[in-house]
Amino acid sequence: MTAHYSTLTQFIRARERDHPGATGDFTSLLNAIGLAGKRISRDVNRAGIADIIGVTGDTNVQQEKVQKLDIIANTELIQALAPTGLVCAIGSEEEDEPVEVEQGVNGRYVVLFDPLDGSSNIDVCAPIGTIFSIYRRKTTPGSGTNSLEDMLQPGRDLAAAGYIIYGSSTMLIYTTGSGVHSFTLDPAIGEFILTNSDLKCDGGAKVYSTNEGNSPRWDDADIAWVAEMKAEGYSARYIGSLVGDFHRNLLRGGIFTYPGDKKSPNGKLRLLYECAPMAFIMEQAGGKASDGTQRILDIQPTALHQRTPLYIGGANEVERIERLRSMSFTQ
Ligand code: AHM
Ligand code: MG
Repeated sequence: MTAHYSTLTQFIRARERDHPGATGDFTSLLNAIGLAGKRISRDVNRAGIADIIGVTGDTNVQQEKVQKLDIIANTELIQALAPTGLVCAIGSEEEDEPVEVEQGVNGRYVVLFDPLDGSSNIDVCAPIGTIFSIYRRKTTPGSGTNSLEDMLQPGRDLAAAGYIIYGSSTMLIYTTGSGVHSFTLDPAIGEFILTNSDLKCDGGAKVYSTNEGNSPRWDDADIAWVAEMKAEGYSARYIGSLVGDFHRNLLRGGIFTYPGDKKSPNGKLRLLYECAPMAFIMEQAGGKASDGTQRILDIQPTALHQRTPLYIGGANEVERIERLRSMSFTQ
């Protein structure tokens, strides 16, 4: 029997054929992201040899040290997307302001990304990743570029979201709202090959992933939640790389949290660049994502770099923290 395989392009094209009137623009857009992902994967893999590990000496809008590879990944994505003419707005975690996209005045899509999440792990060879979101334009094509009306959309309006993980292999995971699909990069032929066409977060592993070092500043509800997890025999697994921690939990089961605390009431992670796209994927895989009170996908963003607490993973675990937070703990 001949084994069937599908490249990313073949897979997206086949699905686009199921939508009468599809223009192929969406396929081109995902292909552009896939191409940038291959180039970033190459850069990440040869970083030590090419002397691109380390910090540039600059800080980004979040006042964090910028890694050289953050800049390289940011540039790869912009160079892949901006000239397509398909994108009317681009936002990046590494850019204070929206990226200039003159060619996209008639573009019908908005793309937001965290070019290299978890980049503090670059020089220790831990998994890191690119997170991306695609929204449909709300303003009239031709009316300009980078309108905040187009960029500040709630996650429930996502047209697609995904991530590319650079780990022991490079994988691209995405959803358009009908299942989560994963592809593994075959470096010999430079193609992403379909490895799972309907991922579900039902691995059943009893795992929690959180930076417990922050617990002296946590609310009582978060402290109580972790105590319950331990009492029930949960294991702790925390890389400190959202894409890496999320990917493991997606495949095996578990929950990732980055709560707000007394120093940072909204936590660390960014709604538009990290939380909403991961929430869309997790819900599509059968899990949940919450800020502790409400669904991440229902939060209406008010600023590009806005942060939010995040609880994401198996539905039971997320519901448990929501229940604890709604009780009379000190908030
Ligand atoms: P980054 O976007 O600057 O890489 O920061 C986000 C990362 C996430 O990948 C990870 O979940 C988190 O920061 C870890 O933070 P901490 O070191 O505070 O545990
Ligand atoms: Mg990040």
